[in-house]
Amino acid sequence: MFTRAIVRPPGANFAAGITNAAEGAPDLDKALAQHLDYCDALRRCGVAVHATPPDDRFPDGTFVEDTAVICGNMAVITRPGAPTRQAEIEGLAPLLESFALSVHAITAPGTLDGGDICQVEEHFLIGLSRRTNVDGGSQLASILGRHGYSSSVIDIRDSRALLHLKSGLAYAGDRRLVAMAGLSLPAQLRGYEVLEAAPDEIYAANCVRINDHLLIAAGYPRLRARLDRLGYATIALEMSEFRKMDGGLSCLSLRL
Ligand code: CIR
Repeated sequence: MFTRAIVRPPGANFAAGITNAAEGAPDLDKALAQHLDYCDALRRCGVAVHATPPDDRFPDGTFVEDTAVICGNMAVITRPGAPTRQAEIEGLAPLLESFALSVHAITAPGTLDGGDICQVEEHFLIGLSRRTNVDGGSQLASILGRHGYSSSVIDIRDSRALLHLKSGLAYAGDRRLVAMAGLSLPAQLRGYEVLEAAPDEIYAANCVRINDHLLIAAGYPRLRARLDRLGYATIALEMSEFRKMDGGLSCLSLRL
């Protein structure tokens, strides 16, 4: 069960963040409204929302998921792969410690973005990407290993479609993954059902299971209908302004 979520609303210079989306500039008012809806949905899932204030130094700071990997009572503060994002971790250690988490950190030359890390029960998938390098991935694997979790690596460095591993993959719970077609999953996940998102619905593969609900981006009706039919209590959220900045649903929160 998750009981809390950490979020950070988009700041005034949100549009100055990194993006390859070519979908136009985001509208800050709309982004703020979508973020408020996202926080409401988190509360509906039963979690208390802790909002940290935006910081103008970090236009991508709203994508908090990239700054930590949290699991049980342990947190690993990342070293984000984009140089402009590396200082976003400032102030995170005392915050996570205030939630009684034991805090570890990825150190140079390792880089790692939380968006590349997908927890599937006791096993972690670690995406090697343009943001997460081999050193960062092995540091995380060894921290996780010391805490009794196994892990395997998925190399998406050649993928043009994916910024992060979770841009095209999620664990929906109930031994079921949602994934873009063609993503090769490790042998450890044999026996798990994989729901493939159609090429025009890959964005919605980045859904988030929180307690009894599944958050999914609005506007992807086929994937949502399939999940509904399987019995998931889906909540669809408009994500248009975050999508323009290459951000998905999962990256807007850290769940603990
Ligand atoms: C970036 O390029 O870092 C941000 N504009 C988007 C980060 C999205 N994070 C995520 O999917 N985990």
